[in-house]
Amino acid sequence: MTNNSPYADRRARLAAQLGAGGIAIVPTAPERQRNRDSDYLFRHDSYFFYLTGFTEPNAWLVLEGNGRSTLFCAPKDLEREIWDGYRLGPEAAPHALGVDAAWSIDELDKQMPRLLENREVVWYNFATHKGLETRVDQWLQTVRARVRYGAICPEEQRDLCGPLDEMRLVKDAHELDVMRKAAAISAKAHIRAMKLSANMLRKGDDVREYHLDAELLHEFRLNGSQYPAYGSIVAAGANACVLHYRADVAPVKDGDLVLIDAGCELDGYASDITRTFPANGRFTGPQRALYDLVLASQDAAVAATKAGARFTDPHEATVKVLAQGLLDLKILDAKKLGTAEDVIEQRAYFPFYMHRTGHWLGMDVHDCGSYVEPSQIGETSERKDPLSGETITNRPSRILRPGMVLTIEPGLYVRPTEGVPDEFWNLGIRIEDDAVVTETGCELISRGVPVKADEIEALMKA
Ligand SMILES: [Mn+2]
Repeated sequence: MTNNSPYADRRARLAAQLGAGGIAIVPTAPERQRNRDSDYLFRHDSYFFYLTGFTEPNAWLVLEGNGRSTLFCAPKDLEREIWDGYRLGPEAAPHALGVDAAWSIDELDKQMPRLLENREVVWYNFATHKGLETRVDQWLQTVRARVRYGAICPEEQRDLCGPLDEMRLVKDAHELDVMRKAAAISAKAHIRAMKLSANMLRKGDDVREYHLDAELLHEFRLNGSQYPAYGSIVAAGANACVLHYRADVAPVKDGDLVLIDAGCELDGYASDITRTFPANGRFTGPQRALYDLVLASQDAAVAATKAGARFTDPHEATVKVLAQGLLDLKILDAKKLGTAEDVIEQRAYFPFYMHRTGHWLGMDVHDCGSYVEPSQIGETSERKDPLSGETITNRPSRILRPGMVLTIEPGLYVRPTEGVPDEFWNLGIRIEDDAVVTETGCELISRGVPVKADEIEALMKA
């Protein structure tokens, strides 16, 4: 890897924000025990990976305000490598990763106080790594013990998440490239699961949610994805009304809708797609009516997603369409509630649509980044929530910029409710796509799997 790598570029951009006397400490994730001597599959820390591209456990990055970078990593150990696999090692790390220096992880406690000596500000991620503050304190104590020999101990500790989250919020070209690939793989996996569902039902097989989950995993791995980016939701029938349902053992029945919310992680980047489809390949009338309403609300949200708009604009566009549609379908009673504006004012849609229309997407499926516009953080307003009666302080929502990536995922979830036509009972529908904000609109990178009801029916035909 050369110094022109995206990682070197990010380190340089971060170093410029640390100040001349600043130094940043970034550990990767710890290994975690699952049971007895089995560990959970290791997954690097997103911040650490963002700055190094390095996926081994037991590693730390130290970055100085002048741009100098030091890596601590597991030392070469042929005997351990026979058991646990290849290690890069500190000798090869500078060339491979473009860092200026590298040490064995065994040197961490000895070298870190030397690195921290005579600095003004220590930066590290607050509240992300258990025990990190204590480690930093211990190193600073060592520095403090040397004050009487003329050493200066840093007086200030600052949260590195501040500058790093802002950087991660706007994706660079390398990140967008990987995210497009991840979304394309996930789209293919959704198509595969849809087809299997209809094919198995046509054969009269006993279809279970885990059969569809297996199709997702197969397609992810077949295309080089390391693992799902989050626990896949495969929810048949009424299970779709449970927002955080997982892929379980419930039967997928002829006449059911199936909601799949699943995306692969590829080379450190998440994708996040939801599709809702008829298990047998054909929507019923009420299913189709509700589906088309959610899709229309998504269309409105997509149209509202562009540079210069607020993060909340797609949500507001969604709610407008859903409120009118719920009245039209008589799921909400116009005689009691009035117009769509009244429904929105009273938040009467909330029992059927209780989540936001999107979130940032990146290395983490619910990616980092403030949802408040930093340039307007002091401009607060207050409103009273019509449902809880609580007073809520609003801050101006984030202004979207090109390169930000967010999901657009409206839904409707109709539990059995008196006064609601029972043809809609137990239907749960969500449609979720991944959008890259552009100057004039947004690029939907997850449309390798169709969303239009007719197109879904067409692909599920024998
Ligand atoms: Mn999502």
